[in-house]
Amino acid sequence: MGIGGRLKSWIGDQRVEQLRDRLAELAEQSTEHHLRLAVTGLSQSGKTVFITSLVHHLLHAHRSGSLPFFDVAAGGRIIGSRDLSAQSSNPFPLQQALTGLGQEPPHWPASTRQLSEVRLAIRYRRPPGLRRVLGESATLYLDIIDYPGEWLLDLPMLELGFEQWCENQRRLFEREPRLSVASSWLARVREVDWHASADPALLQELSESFAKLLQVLRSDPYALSLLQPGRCLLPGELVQLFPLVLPTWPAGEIPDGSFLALLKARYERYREQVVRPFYLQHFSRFDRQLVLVDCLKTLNRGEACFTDMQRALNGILQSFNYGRNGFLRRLFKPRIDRVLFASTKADHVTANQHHNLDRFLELMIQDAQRDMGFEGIETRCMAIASLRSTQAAEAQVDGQTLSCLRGWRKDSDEEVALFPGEVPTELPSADDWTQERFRFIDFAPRRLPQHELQPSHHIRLDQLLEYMTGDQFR
Ligand SMILES: Nc1nc2c(ncn2[C@@H]2O[C@H](COP(=O)(O)OP(=O)(O)OP(=O)(O)O)[C@@H](O)[C@H]2O)c(=O)[nH]1
Ligand SMILES: [Mg+2]
Repeated sequence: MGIGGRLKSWIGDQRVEQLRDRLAELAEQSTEHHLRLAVTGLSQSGKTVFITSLVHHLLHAHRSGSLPFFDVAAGGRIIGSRDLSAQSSNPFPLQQALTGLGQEPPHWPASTRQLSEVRLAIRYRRPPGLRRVLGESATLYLDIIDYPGEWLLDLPMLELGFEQWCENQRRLFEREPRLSVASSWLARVREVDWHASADPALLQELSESFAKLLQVLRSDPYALSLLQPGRCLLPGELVQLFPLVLPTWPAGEIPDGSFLALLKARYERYREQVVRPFYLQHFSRFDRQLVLVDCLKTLNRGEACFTDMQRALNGILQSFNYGRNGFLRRLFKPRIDRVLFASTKADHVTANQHHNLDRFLELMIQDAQRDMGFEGIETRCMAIASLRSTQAAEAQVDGQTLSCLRGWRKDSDEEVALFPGEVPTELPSADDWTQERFRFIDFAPRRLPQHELQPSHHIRLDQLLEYMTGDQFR
C-alpha cells in the first residue's frame, strides 16, 4: 500500500474509533437520564403529602399494582426504585411522614419549615421495540424539592423595585377585607415622615405589627393567599420588612439614613440575598412543573379568598413565565415543556364531582394556562388526592339514592357520612358565595400502609405520573 493508501486507512480507523466512542457515549447517556419535577403550590396546598405519597408508591411500584394507569408500572417494566435522598445535605423526611401516616391513628405531616430534596432512581426495562437498539434497561433519576409554600409567594418580588412593590401592595390594601383589617396599621404608617432620620425601634414595631396583620389575613375567616413578604408568615423568621402603603409616594430625593432609604435597602437585601438564591438554585432548571391548588378551600371561604388565590397563583406563574418576558427565561434557556395543574384533596368530594373540580380549576388558572398554551407548553388540569381519606357510600333520601362520603373529620376525629355538595363549573354568583352554599370539610388521613399499596389509596396519582413522566420510560 502506498503512503496515500495507508493515510486513508489511518483516517478511516480514526473515524471508526470516533464513531465507536460516540456510540458508547450515547448508550451511556441513554441508560441514565434525569427529570427535574418542580412541585409548586401555596402553603397547605398539599405538596408534602403529595411528595410523600408519590415517592412511597414509586418505591413499591415494581410489586404493588397500586398505579394501574401508569404504563411502565402496570406493564411490569419497573425493575426497582431506590431513594437516594440521603445523598443530599437536606434529605426529604420521607420516613417521618410515612410513620405519621402509617400509625394508628394516622396524622398528616406538619407544615414544612425548611427546604428538602428527594432523588429517586427508578430502574426500568425498555419497551420491547427499543431493547435491541438501546439496551435492555435504563434508569430515570427523578428530582423533586419540598419547601414552605410561603417562600413561593415572594417570587414576583424578584421583578419589582421597592416602589413598584409598594404600589402593588397599595392597590391590594385599597380593597376589602385588607382595608378594614389593616386600618389602624395603615393609619400608623401614614403618620410617619418617611424622609426623616430612621428610628430602628419604630421600624421594628411596624414590621412586627405588619407580620401579625399578615397572620390575621391568612387565618379564617379571610384565608387570603397573596401575602408578602411570605417569610414574615413563618415563625422564627426575622424579616423586618413591610411595604409603604401610602396614598402618594413621598416626593423628592430619598435622603441617606432616612426611614425610606433604610426600608428600601432592606427590601433589596431581602430580594437579592434571600429570595433570588432560592429561585436560582431550585427553580431555574427544571423540566416539568406540577402546580398544586386547593380549590375547595376557596369555595368554602368565598369570593375574596378565590380572587386572592387566583392573583397569587397568576403572579407566581407569571414570574416563571415560560414566555418571552419571563425573567427566568431571560436568564436561562427554558426547558419546561409540560405543566400539570392539579386540584388536590379530590377525596373531599364524591367521584361524580371530579370532573367539575377539573373545570373549576381551569377557571382559576385560565390566564396562566392560556399564556402557556401560547408559548407552546402542553398543560392539563386534573383533580387528584395524594392520599385518599374518604370512602364512597350511598344514602337514601326521599326515595332517592345519593352519593356520599364516609371518613373521619380532621378537626374532631369523629366519623361522619355526608353529602359534601357539588362543585360549580362556573364562577359562583355573588349570592352563592355569600349564602355559604359550599362547605367541604377537611378529613383526617386514612392509614397509609408501609407495604401492600392499592389503587384505592389515592385518586389519579397514576394518571398524573403517566402525564408527567410516562414518555421518559423509553
Ligand atoms: N383528604 C386529603 N387531605 C389532604 C391531601 N393532601 C393534603 N391534604 C390536607 O392538606 C393539608 C396540607 O398538606 P401539606 O402536604 O402539608 O401541604 P403543603 O403544601 O406541604 O403545605 P406547607 O408545608 O405549609 O407549604 C394536610 O394537613 C391535609 O389536611 C389528600 O390527598 N387528601
Ligand atoms: Mg409542606
